[in-house]
Amino acid sequence: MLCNSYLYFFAHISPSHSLTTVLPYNYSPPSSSQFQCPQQPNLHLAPSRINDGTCDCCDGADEPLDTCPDQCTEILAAERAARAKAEADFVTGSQKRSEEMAEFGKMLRETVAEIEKLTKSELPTMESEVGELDNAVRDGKMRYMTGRFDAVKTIVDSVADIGRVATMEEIHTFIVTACHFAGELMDVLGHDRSRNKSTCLPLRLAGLDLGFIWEDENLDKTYSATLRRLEEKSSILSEVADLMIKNAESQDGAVTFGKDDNVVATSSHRQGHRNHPPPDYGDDDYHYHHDDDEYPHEGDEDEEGDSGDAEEEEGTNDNDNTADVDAGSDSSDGRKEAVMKTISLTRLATSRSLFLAQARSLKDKVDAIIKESESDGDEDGEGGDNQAETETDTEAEEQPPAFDPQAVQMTRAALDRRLKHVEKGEMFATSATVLLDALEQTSPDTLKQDMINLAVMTIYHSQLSAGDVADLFYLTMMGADETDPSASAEEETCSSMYSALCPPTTETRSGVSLPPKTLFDAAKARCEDRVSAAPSGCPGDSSEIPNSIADGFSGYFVPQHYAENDPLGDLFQPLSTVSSLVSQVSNLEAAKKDRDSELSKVRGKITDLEDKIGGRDEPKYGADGELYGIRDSCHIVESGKYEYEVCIFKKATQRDSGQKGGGTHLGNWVGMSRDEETGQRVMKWDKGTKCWNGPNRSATVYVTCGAETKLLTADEPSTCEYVFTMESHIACDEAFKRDHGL
Ligand code: MAN
Repeated sequence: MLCNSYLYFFAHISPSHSLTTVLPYNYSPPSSSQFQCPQQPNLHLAPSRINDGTCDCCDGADEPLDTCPDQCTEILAAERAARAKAEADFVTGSQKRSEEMAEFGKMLRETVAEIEKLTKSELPTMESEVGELDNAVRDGKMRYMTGRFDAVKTIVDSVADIGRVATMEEIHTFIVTACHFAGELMDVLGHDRSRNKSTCLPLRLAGLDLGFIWEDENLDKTYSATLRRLEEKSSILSEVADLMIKNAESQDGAVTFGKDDNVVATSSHRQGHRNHPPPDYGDDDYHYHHDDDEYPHEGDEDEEGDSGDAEEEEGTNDNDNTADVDAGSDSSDGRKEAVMKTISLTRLATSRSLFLAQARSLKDKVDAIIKESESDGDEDGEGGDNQAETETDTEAEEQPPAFDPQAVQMTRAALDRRLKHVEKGEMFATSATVLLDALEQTSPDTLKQDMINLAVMTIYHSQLSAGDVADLFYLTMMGADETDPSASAEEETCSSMYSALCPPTTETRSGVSLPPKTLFDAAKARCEDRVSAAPSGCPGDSSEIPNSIADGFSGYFVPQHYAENDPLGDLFQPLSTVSSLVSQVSNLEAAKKDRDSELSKVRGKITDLEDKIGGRDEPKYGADGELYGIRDSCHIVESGKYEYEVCIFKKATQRDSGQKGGGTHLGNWVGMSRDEETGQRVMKWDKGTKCWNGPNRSATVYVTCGAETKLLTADEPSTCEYVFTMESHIACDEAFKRDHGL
């Protein structure tokens, strides 16, 4: 009868509310027909076992009252001990949990506030500052470019009269000759030895000033180039501005422009430069290598490209003068010939050709002497042939050695240097011809004006002294009809070109007097210096070897760099005024760079702070941040022959007991979730080492409340699937308390 009251327990008990023992994680509730012993949550009895005379429940609840003795004390001792532990653990664990969560909460609030401050105020301010600086840099560049274009226009306008009366042919020759001079000067200065061996830099730079970019210049194969014209508003303009500013900023800032363009666009800015002292040309050592200039120097980035090209073109170079290398080379050879012919006919080239012939012949003589003296030395050294010695002695007596061997070597070196200058000049002139052809092929209406502009700006970039520019002017614009260059080439008078140019003449063409006064004065001064300095007679005629090669040897005077107060400075004055813009832009760029780096520091700081709170989107530390306290901690348990280690946010490992480090990878941290049914915390690791004939290893940790965090058990219920139990204070929450009736 009494036992009937217990029948009400049939399946009506809500285990979570009535159980007084700690529920194991594998607790399973009774089915609807089963009877559950009140004090033994996992003991579920079939109806047949009720009132069957056997005491199944420890308190005898399955039998009529007073039928069974209460044996729960003994039977449930372990369970009660577990409960006592659970109670104690909960007190300690929940305290720890609360403290950690409070700490996390504080950290979270502070960090979020910091992030907010950075993202809502500091970051936008900095971003807008960077944006403003960016615009200012862009504006500065555009102002600079516009300023340059205006300055160039002013300069060019100031010589418009000459441009008007000059013929296209004269302007063409003027530019080619200017490049010739410029090439020689660059070689004199010791610049541009390794890069841009042949391109006429001043002309290219003049092109940039005017919005022209030459591409694909190829003097080895095709003797051709193509020209690109820039529109003022195009984005390329800012590229050109960058280039020019970069070059203006750095003394050796040689940079290339465009993929196929082999210009090393330096030396774009002469402004301000005229205030610097010019290189000092000593009489004996004109070969001054000064670094205070804007021309490119040896080395750096272009080298690679150059050598690459050289390799590529090796075959062609070898065959330059002989065989056709490819199908297209017939016309290339034709072009080459035409270009070379144009070059050789310039009056400058004619004048230089005399020097070249004399210098080469003298060099041969010097070489022969050096060889002879070497072989004499050899014979002396051997000392075996008396006859020879006697002969030599006799010779020496008859003709005492007229040559100081050291002086001879120096003479040879000086000749070599000068020959190289002229060769470089010829290369530049060749390049100029090719570049101008490309311009002429575009045949725009403005061709003549373009050529005039280029001529003026090539002078600017060539860095030639007014005296050399005067020579250039006289050689190309004055009295060209009077001299037949081919005739004079054959004359071989060995007199310098100044015998033809001096004294300087003037001429009036359509009301315009030529040359402009500045150049006339420069020419006069030069004539005074040079017409008498030029030696008379051909040095090659004499058997004497000069002890030194003076400037003016065979009529060749080395071109000179402009001097501090160069008379042409006034002409180019407008470009000086835009030079201040360069430093403005540089300062703005530097400020922007600084601000940019500060900005990225702040961005980095924000990322760090977000990491600290466990990421912006996913709550890495769990909803309440309960993993924060045990972040990156590792826990070890031994089971059988293995030791297992699980690391929060990292990986799980299986290794042989006693093994130090290494082991089998059981998986990487996935996360912690709550079991939907039991509410228990479940940590997961997956994608471990593949199991032979099975899945990739994985690990699961079931967490229950404990005073401290530790692994309790390890199991492998299914091959390569590892299951662990863990106690941790992180699970000592209100749900645990409620579920366990604490
Ligand atoms: C190793 C261990 C075991 C696993 C087998 C599967 O011996 O990782 O836990 O069951 O490999 O081959």
